[in-house]
Amino acid sequence: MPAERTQFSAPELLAEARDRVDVLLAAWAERIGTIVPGRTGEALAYALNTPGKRVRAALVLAAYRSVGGISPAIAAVAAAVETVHTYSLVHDDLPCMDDDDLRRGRPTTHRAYDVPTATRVGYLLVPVAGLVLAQAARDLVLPSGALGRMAGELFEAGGIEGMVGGQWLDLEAEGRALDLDGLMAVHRGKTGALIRAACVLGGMAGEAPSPALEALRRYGQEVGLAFQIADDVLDVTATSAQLGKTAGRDVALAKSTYVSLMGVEQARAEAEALSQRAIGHLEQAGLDAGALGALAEYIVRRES
Ligand code: GRG
Repeated sequence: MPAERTQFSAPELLAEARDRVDVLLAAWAERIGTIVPGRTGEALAYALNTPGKRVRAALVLAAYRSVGGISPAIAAVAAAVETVHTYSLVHDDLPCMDDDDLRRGRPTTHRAYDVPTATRVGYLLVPVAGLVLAQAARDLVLPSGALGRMAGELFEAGGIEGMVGGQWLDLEAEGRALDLDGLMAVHRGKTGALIRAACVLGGMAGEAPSPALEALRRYGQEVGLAFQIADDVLDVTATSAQLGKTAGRDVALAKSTYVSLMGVEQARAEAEALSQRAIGHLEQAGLDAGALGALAEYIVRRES
């Protein structure tokens, strides 16, 4: 029998993450805006301040709490992860990638400004994420070496073995049918790796011992894939107004998705199974699966 879970509300966890992280992102946007001249500085603030669901931020906060972390400075780790995520969205929307006009309910950065400006914004946000993370490590008063390990985790997830590699495979696969293994590699890379890193970083910031970190990594691995499967489903079942981005984009770009491979119902079931497996990893390690459990279920049952 699994242990009883403390009940948490995912919408409340997300609202808390938004409140705590958006204020930090706005402050960084203002600070960087004084250094980066003109339209590029403005566009950088536009991208950072455009409101997202803040799922990755909520995962950082929940993972940190699950290992007993109590410092409010954890919000800056969450802001660093959201900064990497924002850069990836700005570049993902560019004409040379997914070529989209709508993001988070607003015109994409290259539509609101222009392609060269949005390209610069994306590149500028990567070192900003590093600065935000470094500030977080100082404020959390982490032991020497922790910042290096955390930076390694975040930027490995953002690189060729994670987000960049997954996106690369995704772009190469447009118009081509992938099998399930190929699709899983794309999803785990382009979306799952950063989500996994969010969970591990929360644990690292809380100075969790190796077994707890390993459980958070496994949890993050499962919910990271589940998140992208749910995204595949929403692409065909939700409207652009609900999503804040263009619905039906995967079909328009002839992308292989869990829906194209197995249909909506089986894709939903697969995501649900991954979410429950994720919770199981935490329970097996004796971690509090309250907040992370609520987020795992939200990730696969969400409507936007
Ligand atoms: C140079 C090949 C190359 C890649 C650069 C652009 C890029 C790196 C990677 C793209 C990664 C990406 C955008 C994956 C999709 C992840 C995803 C499902 C995003 C939507 O996340 P939500 O729903 O968005 O959490 P909000 O807006 O709520 O934050």
